[in-house]
Parts: sequence; structure tokens; C-alpha cells
Amino acid sequence: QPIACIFDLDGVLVDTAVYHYQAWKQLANSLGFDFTELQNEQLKGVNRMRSLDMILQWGGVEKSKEEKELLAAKKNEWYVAMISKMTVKEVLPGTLELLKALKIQGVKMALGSASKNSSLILERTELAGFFDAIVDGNSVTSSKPDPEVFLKAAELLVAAKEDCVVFEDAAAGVEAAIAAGMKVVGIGNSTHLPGADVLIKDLSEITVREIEELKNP
Ligand code: B16
Ligand code: MG
Repeated sequence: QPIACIFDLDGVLVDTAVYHYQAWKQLANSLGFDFTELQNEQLKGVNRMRSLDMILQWGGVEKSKEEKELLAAKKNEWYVAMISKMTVKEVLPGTLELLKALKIQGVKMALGSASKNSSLILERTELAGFFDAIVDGNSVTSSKPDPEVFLKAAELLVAAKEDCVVFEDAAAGVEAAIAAGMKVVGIGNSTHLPGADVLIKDLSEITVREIEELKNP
């Protein structure tokens, strides 16, 4: 069976993590507290409402359900204003080369992201055309580390989980991929991603051949 590849978006294909961080920080500051870059690491791959819950807890702030909806909407408004100006230059190193090489080999590809803003980001960065299926925060109910997002992606690609390789930058995402029974390539800062089958700095450090060998060593 041929391999299928499932890519996380933020932190793997594009560097939107900085914008998430800025917008959440602005929200926390408006509530009178701050959080660290290390705490921010824990937000990666985690969906919007769950991220807000974690941040409010760090600040020792309690809010009603209605207030939380408003706060999340405010953060998203700031975030969308930032990503609306993104360009193809913000695609991370090696991404275009790898996606093109996979496409030429006929490898099926899906997006597996927690973001509800994935279509805007893919459009702004001109990456949309590479994907045979898109699963994002609008199509799943359970947040990573739940495997739902990757299992749905495999289903849409008509690929068996054993044939799927997931690319993830977040601990919650690596956990989700393992729970889905898939191979996982960890991207970025090694120390944060226990359980990944291989760790690379960015997509320039892996070839189609090496991805295939993960499945059939
Ligand atoms: P949104 P990924 C995740 O995307 C981000 O890593 C995470 O920080 C963010 O909270 C989440 O998307 C939701 O994003 O507010 O745009 O719906 O890494 O799974 O592609
Ligand atoms: Mg990510």
C-alpha cells in the first residue's frame, strides 16, 4: 500500500504560532495578567476554547460561558487581522519542495489541523491546491490529543491508518497521531515531542524516500 501524508498546519507548514501567541497575550494582558512562552508551548495544537480555559486558569480568572465566547471571539478577531496579511513568504522552509515532491510521486495528502481558520491561511499562503482532503477545527468535535482529526483525514484519503504519516509540531498533536496508530514526524524543538518516530527542525530535513521508509523500515 502507498503511504498517505497528513500535515498539521500551524508550526508545520506555516509559522502562525507567533500570531496565536501575540493575540492570546494581548487578551491576557487586557484581563490584567501575562503568561510565559513556555506556557504558550502547551497551547500548540489545542483548540480555541480549550486554549482560553487554560489561559484563564493561569491568570486565576473565572468567566461565565457567555463571557468566554466573547473573549474567544475577540482573540480571533485580532488573530484573523494578523493572518489576513500573510503571504507565501511565511511558508516554512522546505515545505513547498516537499509538498511538490510528494505530489509528483502521487502521494495522497491531507491537512489535519485544529484551526477554524485553516482555509484563510491556506488561501493566503497558496498551499490549498496540494491537499486532497482538509480536516480542521470546523469538522471535528474533539481537540487533539484526541485522534479524531487524523482518523477523519485518513478516512477521506481512503487510507489505512498503518499507511499514514503525520507531521506535527505540538505535543498534543504527536499524542493524537500515536493514538490514531500512525507514524509521526515531529517538527521543531525536539525536547517537547516525546514519542515521535523521527524529529526534524523543519520539512527541508526529510525526503519522500525517508518518509516511505518510516512505514517500511
Ligand atoms: P483557531 P494546528 C492549532 O492549529 C494551533 O496550533 C493552536 O494554537 C490553535 O489554538 C488552534 O489551532 C485553533 O486555532 O483559533 O484558528 O481555530 O497546529 O492544529 O494546525
Ligand atoms: Mg501545530
